[in-house]
Amino acid sequence: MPEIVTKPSTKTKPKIERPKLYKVILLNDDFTPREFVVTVLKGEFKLSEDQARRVMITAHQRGVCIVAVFTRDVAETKATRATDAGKAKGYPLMFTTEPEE
Ligand code: TYC
Repeated sequence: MPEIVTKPSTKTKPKIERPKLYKVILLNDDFTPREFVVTVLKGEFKLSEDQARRVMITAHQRGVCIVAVFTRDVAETKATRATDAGKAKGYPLMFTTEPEE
């Protein structure tokens, strides 16, 4: 009877790393009109009217509000585009990014 020799498996399980996520944060200021903030949130972050108003009001009252989380590239691109939309109108509207814990 031939003996069947099985090798111990040396296959390594591929480890799938989750990409780190980054928060986009909206900062309050005293000059940007509320309606403009809502327009930018809807346009750049695809928030609904209701979501955009809540985010704007939270930033207005508390100083900051997390808008959404994305991979690093997407978060930085959106934050830059949204900040530039304010700049183009002469407003100091500001979005920053921060890695999630
Ligand atoms: N504080 C601004 C005002 O009273 C409105 C505003 C809200 C601006 C949120 C920025 O992130 C912001 N006109």
